[in-house]
Amino acid sequence: MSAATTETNQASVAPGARRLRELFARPGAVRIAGAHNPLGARLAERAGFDGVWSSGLEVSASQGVPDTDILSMSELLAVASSLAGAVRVPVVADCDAGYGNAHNVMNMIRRYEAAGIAAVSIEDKRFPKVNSFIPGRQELAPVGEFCGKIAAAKAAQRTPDLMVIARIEALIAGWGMDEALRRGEAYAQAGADAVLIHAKGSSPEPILQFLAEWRLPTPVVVVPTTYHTITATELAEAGAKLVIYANHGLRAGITAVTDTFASILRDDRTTGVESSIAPLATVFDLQGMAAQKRHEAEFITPFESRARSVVVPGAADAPVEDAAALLDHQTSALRRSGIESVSLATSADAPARLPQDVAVLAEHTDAAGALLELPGGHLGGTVVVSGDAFVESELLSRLTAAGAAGSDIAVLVDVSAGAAPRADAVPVSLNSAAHGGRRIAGSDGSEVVAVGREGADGEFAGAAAFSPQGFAALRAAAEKRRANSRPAGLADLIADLIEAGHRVRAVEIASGWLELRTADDARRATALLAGEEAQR
Ligand code: SPV
Ligand code: MG
Repeated sequence: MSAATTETNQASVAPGARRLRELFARPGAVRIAGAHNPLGARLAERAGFDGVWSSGLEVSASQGVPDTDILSMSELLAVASSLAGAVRVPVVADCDAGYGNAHNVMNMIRRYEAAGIAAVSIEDKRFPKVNSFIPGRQELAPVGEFCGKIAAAKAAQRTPDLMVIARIEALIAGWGMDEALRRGEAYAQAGADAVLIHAKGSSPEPILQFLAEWRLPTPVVVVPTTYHTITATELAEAGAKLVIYANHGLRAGITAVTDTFASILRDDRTTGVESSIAPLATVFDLQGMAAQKRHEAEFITPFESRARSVVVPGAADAPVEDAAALLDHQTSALRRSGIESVSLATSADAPARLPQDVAVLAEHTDAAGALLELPGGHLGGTVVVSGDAFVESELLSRLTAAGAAGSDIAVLVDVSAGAAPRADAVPVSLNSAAHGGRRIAGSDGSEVVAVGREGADGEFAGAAAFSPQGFAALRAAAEKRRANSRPAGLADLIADLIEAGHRVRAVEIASGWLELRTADDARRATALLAGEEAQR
């Protein structure tokens, strides 16, 4: 996945678990690299390694403790599990001496298997073990005891995928080649899926001798840490299957960090190291930021950012002198309220020059027909503005806020005229009550109970917001109108929705919008929106 963007593994716990056996079945060496955290695992995967070695040495070093069974199984498991969750390639876990006796091994196997680990390696040392490269005491467990651990491991595993690697430390402990071969054969017979022959000299000779004398079909794993001149290809030709580069990421990191820190203090600034350290973009990429951005757009982006808007034909055909300028204003008011996508359902008198980035829908003379042009299934909200209403962006923001607060349908209602709406207004009745010139709603907020009825509480201000569910209901109402060949403006459709039993939230306002019915209205609308422009 060299150039690919980092993804988290959502599809299964660890897709790599099955792949290790497939890799073993192919010709040539399987090469894996050590890591102690998911970042290191991803670097190994990106570099092209076939898998990741959850290294006991690396994990211990990263915690600042010796590699002598100081960390508990749970601590090492937590790291191995995090590696498996971060990459698609298989993770082979270094499980030291199995953290105790065969009982501990059985528990360990179930836990590592559940974490999606492809293989575990246990070594034939006495618990607690000492890292193989530490001079001095290296105590081997009796062969029979260790065979019991291997058999226990195989008995405990629940899937056929998990591989158990038996690690032979006879050469490390100085017990010689015959003992190494004798142990390896015993472990293979006890059920090991592979044996790991470890050595600490600078020459690959002992390993090549072991491979030459190994007679069983059980694959052999090698760790060319000290005998590094031999290539993986040469090791594979000699009979090795899995080659582990156990700690090179850790060691490279120590050198790079040491040099970088020294350089910064020496130069008193970071300029000298900038070209040799990873840019932040690489860090973000390795963290999986690209995937998170995609998820954000899909799952987190608030109603207003995902909302779209549509300007639909109004109830009255307005004699607009500078329709294009007004549409420009209206479009930018929608954008200022946080709505990026604006569609315009053109009517016959739509201006020839349209604002940029406005999607033009087919020509319709009523809102119902125009709304049916908008695709259903949109994930965010839809703000619908009547073509003969000019609304300030602040009011549109209040509408989208009502959508974000969970209202499926919300409309702007001007209550400033009280119980005496203008004669040509669309009257709206609310469930809120007027008290001394103010309106008080119940705990559920103000709701529209009727549109177009006598004895109203306010005027419909020409804009409404719909959740995806609310918009589906709006489309259904528009469909019904079309089926009955009854043209409908936005207010008519809202009346239909209320009649059909939908709850319609009223966003009560007292100013900030204009109806555009005469040339004079159009001039006032231009002034109003120009004023809004000037205020910004
Ligand atoms: C590890 O990486 O922890 C190993 C390999 O066990 S080695 O350190 O080479 O023993
Ligand atoms: Mg180890």
